[in-house]
Amino acid sequence: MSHLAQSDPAVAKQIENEVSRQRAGLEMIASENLVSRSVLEAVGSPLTNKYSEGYPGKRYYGGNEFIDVIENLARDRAKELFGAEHANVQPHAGSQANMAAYFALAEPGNKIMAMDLAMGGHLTHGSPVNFSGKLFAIVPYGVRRDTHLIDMDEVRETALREKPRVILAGYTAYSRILDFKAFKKIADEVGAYLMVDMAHFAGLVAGKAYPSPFPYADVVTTTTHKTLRGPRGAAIFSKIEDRLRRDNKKNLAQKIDFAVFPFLQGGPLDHVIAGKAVAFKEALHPTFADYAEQIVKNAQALAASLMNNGIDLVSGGTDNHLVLLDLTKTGLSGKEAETLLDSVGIYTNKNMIPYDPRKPMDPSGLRVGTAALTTRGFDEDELTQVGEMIAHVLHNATQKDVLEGVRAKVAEMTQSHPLYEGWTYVTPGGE
Ligand code: DSN
Repeated sequence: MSHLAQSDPAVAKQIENEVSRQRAGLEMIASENLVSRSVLEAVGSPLTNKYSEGYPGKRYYGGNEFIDVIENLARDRAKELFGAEHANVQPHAGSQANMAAYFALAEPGNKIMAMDLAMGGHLTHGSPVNFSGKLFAIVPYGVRRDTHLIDMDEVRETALREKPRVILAGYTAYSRILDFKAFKKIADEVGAYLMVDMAHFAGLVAGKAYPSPFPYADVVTTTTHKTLRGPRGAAIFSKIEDRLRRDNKKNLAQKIDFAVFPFLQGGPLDHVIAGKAVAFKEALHPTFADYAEQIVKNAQALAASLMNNGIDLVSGGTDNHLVLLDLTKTGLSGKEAETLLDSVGIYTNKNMIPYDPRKPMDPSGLRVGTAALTTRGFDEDELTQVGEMIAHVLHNATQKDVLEGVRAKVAEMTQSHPLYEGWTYVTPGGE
């Protein structure tokens, strides 16, 4: 029996329940993934005991000789993976990474131009309920009503009119390619920094299945746990030189590091940084490119299957790992669809669609992604079947036999793609 099962069976039992849920369900939340056993070991290690405020070679605590090696491994691997000049692997989460990047590039009250949350952006891209919307003057952009695509002419006109300090490209619910070159041209024209939040598509960039923002962006932020398949956390990348030379005392890399520590965070999570180092090594392996390519192929198979089965998609398809369903014609709300799919073991999340007439807690859309299923080894044929299953559920919401049939099919599919085999905290029959 594990230490935890003996000392705290109440927590151990719920961890085991959660592992069972992950094993038995189709994980299709576009921002989630399933990490390797090696990443789990690093994150569950005694590195959690250490204080390491500062950076390798410049710490405020003793005893950091091994932690320094690990953080340097994480930084070097991250730079190699993306061809970046500078990497900071300490941000605890995507929100902190974005906040630190904003404060490295701008002053409170400065204009930041970013994609509206309701159009596919993120809370930290300027939502009025988030620090970003409270501390900075947000200039939002969205997508066209007819194509659901970002209109770069409109982005340019808005930028010329508003002269933002920072232009941010990035999304949580946009299924198409971003034109980083065009964003950079506009940033140059108006004297703005270009920041890219690649949290959703970082793994696709790493695997060369999506264009890289690195040739163009001054700063790139990411979480490490989505398509990149690392532990829950984040990183910031930047050029070393400050292209706009707004402050001659520090270069851009120094400004990013200062904004993370001491400005925003205290002690880094060394166990998580070790997990990031492990994940970056995994992503550097040539097979990761096959993984990234398969994520996109799977998303495209899923999109085609949903459309063939009468489900409307925002923008009519996908170029990345996610698909955004417009449920209007099904008569279900996003919340109803999420709950219904939960009941058959398909995990998704309700999401706003562009120009949504409904509210965020019960919007008209549903977001699904293929990163986690691809990790489990699902292929295009299986994602075609999953699309049929989702459509079947959405079209037959009240038919118990349909739901039962899909639940059985989910069980069959997940059993043929085992997850974390042998993992247990609680002995069989133990409570
Ligand atoms: N909450 C994440 C997502 O689901 O897209 C973004 O941080």
